[in-house]
Amino acid sequence: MKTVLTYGTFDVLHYGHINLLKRAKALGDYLIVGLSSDEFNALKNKKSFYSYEHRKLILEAIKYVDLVIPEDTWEQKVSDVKKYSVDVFVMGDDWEGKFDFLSEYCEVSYLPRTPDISSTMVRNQPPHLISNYSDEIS
Ligand code: C2G
Repeated sequence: MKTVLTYGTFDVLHYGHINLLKRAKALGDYLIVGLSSDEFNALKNKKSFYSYEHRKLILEAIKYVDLVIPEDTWEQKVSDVKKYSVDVFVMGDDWEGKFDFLSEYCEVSYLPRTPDISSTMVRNQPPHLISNYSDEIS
């Protein structure tokens, strides 16, 4: 079994997140998501709309996701990679290079970020603008 690991806040889920999770799962057989806790979000200067419990509930309903674990610190990645015998670590390429130190333990892959969508955009734009927006970019 080939295990893939990724991390994130995954707040106000959108198709950019789904694209990432779908491609991450395609790199192996079992996808683990390290979901940022509310406390860790504060360290990332992020305030999520949904609580950790609600973000976890949503992620666990996604067919690409096999296990959700809490992400509480920047430092836990090496121990997580060892604990879960991770073969591939995946992040969107907005993190390019930031986690190359993990290549000592597993493959490290940065996938192209889906353009023009973010949780902040979804939270701030009135719905009708979103539909026009997607019309423009499709
Ligand atoms: N992502 C993407 N395309 C988008 C938005 C996000 O591919 N339009 C990817 C990000 O690159 C990341 C994942 O989706 O790999 C989750 O994004 P966030 O929830 O914003 O996570 P982030 O705040 O980047 O936290 O230790 C790592 C951090 O916890 C990552």
